[in-house]
Amino acid sequence: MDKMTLEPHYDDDCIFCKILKGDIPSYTVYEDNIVKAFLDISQGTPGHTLVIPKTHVKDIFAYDSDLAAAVFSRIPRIARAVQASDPAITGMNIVNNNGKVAYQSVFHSHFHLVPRYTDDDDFQ
Ligand code: DGP
Repeated sequence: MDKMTLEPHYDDDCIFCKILKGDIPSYTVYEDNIVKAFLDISQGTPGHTLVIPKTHVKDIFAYDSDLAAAVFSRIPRIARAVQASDPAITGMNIVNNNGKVAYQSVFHSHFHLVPRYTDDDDFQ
């Protein structure tokens, strides 16, 4: 696999690239030079956050190991920040869909951080 750049690289037709460029508003939870985390427009539970690489990459199959290390290493810190936002968060699902058949609907790789609350079945 060719080495990927960690520098932001945008796809003009991608909705998450438009969020990265500020063309579409989002509620930012965390941001650095590699990733942006923002609230999912569809809150599975309160605090549902998406973590995306700043460089456009379609899905997990397109990552090289440098991008994977850079993105994955940030997820625990962002998960802790989301958890710290509400003492009622007692767990978290981290979900990554790859491919239409796996329910990926936005083809810019992203990780769902879905906070879980004790007895939160009402949110589902
Ligand atoms: P997936 O189905 O795994 O590809 O999840 C895509 C998620 O992206 C879905 O939960 C809704 C979210 N989403 C789609 N468009 C927007 C948007 O414009 N803004 C935000 N914040 N989230 C979006």
